[in-house]
Amino acid sequence: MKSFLQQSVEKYRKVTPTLNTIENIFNISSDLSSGVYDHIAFRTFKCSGGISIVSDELEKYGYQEKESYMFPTKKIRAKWYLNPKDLYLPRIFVSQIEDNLLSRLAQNIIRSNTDSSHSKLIGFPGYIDEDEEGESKIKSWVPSVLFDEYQYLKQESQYAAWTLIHGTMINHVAFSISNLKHPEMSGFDSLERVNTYINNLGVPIVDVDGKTINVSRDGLLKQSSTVADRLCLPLRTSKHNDDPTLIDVNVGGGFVEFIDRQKEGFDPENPLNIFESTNVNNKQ
Ligand code: OOG
Ligand code: NI
Repeated sequence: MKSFLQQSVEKYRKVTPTLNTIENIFNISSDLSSGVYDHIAFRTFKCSGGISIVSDELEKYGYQEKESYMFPTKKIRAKWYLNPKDLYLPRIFVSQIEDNLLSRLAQNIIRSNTDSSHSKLIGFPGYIDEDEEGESKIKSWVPSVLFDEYQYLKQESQYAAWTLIHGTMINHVAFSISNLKHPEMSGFDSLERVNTYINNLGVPIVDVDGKTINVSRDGLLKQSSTVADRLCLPLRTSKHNDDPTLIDVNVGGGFVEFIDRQKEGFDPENPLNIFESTNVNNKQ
């Protein structure tokens, strides 16, 4: 039987075509204990169970909680986990949005669209096909969230809007640059080189005001992320089942992170731009 983590990665893969591109570029195996996975990050809603939905599963596999963080400007709390039984397994970073701190309207939108299925590890319930232009199109699934509700929530918290569409799910995996293999050379000595290399192969990196690398204050953590894949998703305009009008919207899928790690743990300042990677307004 496939493990919980592998199943979760397969769900994330469906909304992240960039993962396959990166795996091909660096010849990365999908074996999670190969040492190349630095961490895997999940997003959740506090009101539907939050971090514990994921941590309950992780603990069954021997993962242990290490530290917790608060990101006050984003109203997000996070914890990370390590598996002392197998240190080649990725760290797991699990966050939750403190939805009770959002506006009343945002809370109503979240609560009215998160039924009991949202508190399970649903991943993305649709499946994806490519249309003629090569754009990913989600077929056979229309979420309950209305077009107007999604638009509203996105401008208040794009983390919340992402989680409402995807459910409790992996939002990115992070590869450790020290274990990436260059096809011609022995490896990469810096995150800059990794970014230039994949950018030249056509993979866009998130760029905030000209900055593509987030460096922690002590300089020991450097992180970059690819622009999230975009998915075209039909959303309803009315809760009434007799009104079939749908509007196609672009929603963010998953992304891939690269990390140069010289210390354990995460940084409460560093990932603020990473949280924005799923913003569909990012340049592609
Ligand atoms: C998580 C961002 C934080 C890191 O490596 O610091 C993170 C998210 O975007 O959900 O992954
Ligand atoms: Ni990360």
